[in-house]
Amino acid sequence: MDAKLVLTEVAEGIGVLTINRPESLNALNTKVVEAIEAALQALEIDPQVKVVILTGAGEKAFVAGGDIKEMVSMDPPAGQAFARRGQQMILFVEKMSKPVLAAVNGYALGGGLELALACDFIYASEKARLGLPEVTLGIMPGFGGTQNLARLIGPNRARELVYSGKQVSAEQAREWGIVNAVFPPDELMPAVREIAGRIARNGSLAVGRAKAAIVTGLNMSKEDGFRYEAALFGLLFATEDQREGMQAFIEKRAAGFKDK
Ligand code: CO8
Repeated sequence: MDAKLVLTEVAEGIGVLTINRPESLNALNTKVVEAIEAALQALEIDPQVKVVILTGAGEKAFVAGGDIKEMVSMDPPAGQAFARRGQQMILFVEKMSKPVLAAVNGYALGGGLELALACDFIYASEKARLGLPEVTLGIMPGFGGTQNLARLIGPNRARELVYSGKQVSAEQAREWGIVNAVFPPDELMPAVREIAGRIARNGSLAVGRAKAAIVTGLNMSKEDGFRYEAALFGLLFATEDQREGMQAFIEKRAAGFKDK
C-alpha cells in the first residue's frame, strides 16, 4: 500500500480514512483504489475501530472521479478491468461489518459519488457538488453508480442525473435523499465525528448485524429480508452485549459493551 495515497488515523473507536491526492482532486487511479481497499481491509480487522469515516484531503474535493488521465488511453478490456477493480472496492465497503460514513467535503463526481454512495450514509459540506458526469466524457458510471443511485433515490431522479451529467448542490442532494445532512465546511468533520461517536458507543456486533440486514436485505424479496433479519436478531441473543445492554437498562445505568 502506498501510504501517501491514503492517510488513516484511529482514535476513540473511529477510523478516519483520507484519500490523499489533493493535487488531482483525489481522483481515483488504480493505485488509489488499491490503497483505499488495503486501508479499509486493515480497518475492518482492527478491533479498536467500530466505525469508519471516509473523506478527501484538501479544501476542494472529496473525490473528483475516476482518473481521466489514466482512463483516456484504455481499451475495452482495460476499461472493464478498471470498472471491476473499482466495483470490488465498492462492494468491500458495502460488505464491511462496520459502518462507513462519507464526509463529502467538496466535489463528489463520477467514481467519487459512486464511492460515497457505497458508504452507509453521507454528510456533506455546503460547498460540495455532486454528480455523475461520465456521459459528458463519452463513458457511463462504472463503479456501481447506476445501480446504487437508482436504488437510493428511485429511477427517475437517477436517470436525470446520469443522462444529463449535471452537478447538484449539497442542499439539492439532501432534498433528493442522497445526502443525510449538510453543514458549513468547518462543521462537517465535527458533525461526522459526533454521529460516528454515537455509533461507536453502541454494541458493534449489533450495529454490524443491522448493517448486514439492511445492505443484504435490499437485494432480497421483502419476505426473505424479514427472515434474514429475524435470523440475525436471534443470533444476537448469543452475545454478552445483549445481556449487558438489557441488564443495564433494567438497572438504569449505561451499558458497557465488550463486542462479545
Ligand atoms: N481525473 C484526473 N484528473 C483530475 C480529475 C479527474 N477526474 N479531476 C480533476 N483533475 C485534475 C485536473 O486535471 C487538474 O490537474 P492539473 O492541475 O494537472 O491540470 C487538477 O485536478 C485540478 O482540477 P481543475 O484545475 O480542473 O480544478 P477546477 O476547480 O477548475 O475544476 C472540477 C474542478 C469541476 C471538479 C474539474 O476538475 C472537473 O470537471 N473534473 C473532472 C470531473 C469528472 O468528469 N469526473 C468523472 C470522471 S469519470 C469517472 O469518474 C468514471 C468512474 C467510473 C469508472 C468506471 C471504469 C472505467
